[in-house]
Amino acid sequence: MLKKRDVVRRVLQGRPVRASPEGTAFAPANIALCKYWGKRDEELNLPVTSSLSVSLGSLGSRVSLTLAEGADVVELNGTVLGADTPFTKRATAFLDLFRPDPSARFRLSAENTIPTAAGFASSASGFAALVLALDRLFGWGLDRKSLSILARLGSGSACRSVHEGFVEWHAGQAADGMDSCAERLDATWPDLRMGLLVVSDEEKSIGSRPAMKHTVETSPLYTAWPAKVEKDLAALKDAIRRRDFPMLGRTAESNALAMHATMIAAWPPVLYWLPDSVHAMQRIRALRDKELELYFTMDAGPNLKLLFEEKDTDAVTQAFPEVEVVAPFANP
Ligand code: 2P0
Repeated sequence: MLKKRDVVRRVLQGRPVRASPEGTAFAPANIALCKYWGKRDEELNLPVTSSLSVSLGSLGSRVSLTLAEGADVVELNGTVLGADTPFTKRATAFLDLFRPDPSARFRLSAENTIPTAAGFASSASGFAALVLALDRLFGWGLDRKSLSILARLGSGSACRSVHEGFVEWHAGQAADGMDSCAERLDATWPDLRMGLLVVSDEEKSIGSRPAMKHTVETSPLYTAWPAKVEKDLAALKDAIRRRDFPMLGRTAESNALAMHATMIAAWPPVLYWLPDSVHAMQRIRALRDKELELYFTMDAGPNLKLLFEEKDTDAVTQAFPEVEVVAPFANP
C-alpha cells in the first residue's frame, strides 16, 4: 500500500527547493454538478468515479505560509487556533508531508471568503490554496496536474479547486494515483448562476468522509452509482458544450438526488436532509411547474445550491430572499 509520503516524493522528485520568505495563494471553492462519492483508496483519496464541478470565482480560501521556529502556528480568519483543534490537526498532519527537515515548523494563516457561517465546506479550497502556497514558498514551479495530485492528498475534492471554471476530476486507474487529477474544461458560461441557500449552519451529524465510506460498505444502491455517474458526466459535458441549461440543471439535480439515495439506503442510514431542505426542494419543483428554470444540487449536508441563469435572478431572489447569488464566470 502506497502512502501519501510516497506520492509526494514521486511528484517532487528532483525539484530544487528555493525557499522564499512567504508563499501566499488563493483557491476557489467548488461545487460538484456530478459528485465524487466513494473511494477506491482511502489513504490517497482515489475516487471510484470521475466527477465534474464548477469553481466559485472569488469565493474560496487564501492561505499564507512562512517557515517558523519552535512550533507550528495555525490561524483561521484572524484567530490563532489551539494545537488540538480538528482544523489545526488536519493542517499540520498535511504539512508533515512537506517539512524540509523534521524540525521545520510553519506559520499558516488561512482566510475564507466563502461565508463561514453558511455551513459550506471549505476544505477543498483550503487544501488547494495550501498546496499553491507551498509551491510558492518552496519555489517548486509545479504544473497544475502535479498541484492537483498534491491537493487531492489533503482532501479529494481539493484537486478540483486548483482550477477556475468547469473542472473534471479524472478518476484514473493507477495505484499511485498519478493519473487521478483535475482538468479544466475549455468552456465558460457567463450567465450561469449559483444560489447558496442556507438551511442550517449547525455542525453536521456525520462528516462526508465517514459517510462516504459507510455508504460504499453498506448501501445496496452503491453498485448503481458508477453507471449513473458515467451517464451524467457525458450529459453534463454535452449540456456545457451546447449551453443547454435545462439539461445541465436536470442532470445536476438528478445526480445529487441519486447520491443521497445511496446514503439513505445505507444502514444505519445517512440522511442529511432537514424539513427545510425538503421544503425548499418542493418549492423549486413548484416554481419549475410554473416555467421557472430553477434546479438545485446538494452536498453532504442540509443546504441547497440553486442553479439558474442570469435572466431569472429576480424571480429566484423573490422566491428565496435569503439566497446568496454567485456568478462563477464573472470577472472579479
Ligand atoms: C463532491 N463531496 O463531489 C462531494 C459531494 C461531498 C458530497 O467531495 O475524504 O471532503 O477529503 O476526499 O473531498 C466532500 O468530500 O472528502 C465531497 P475527502 P471531501 O463535492
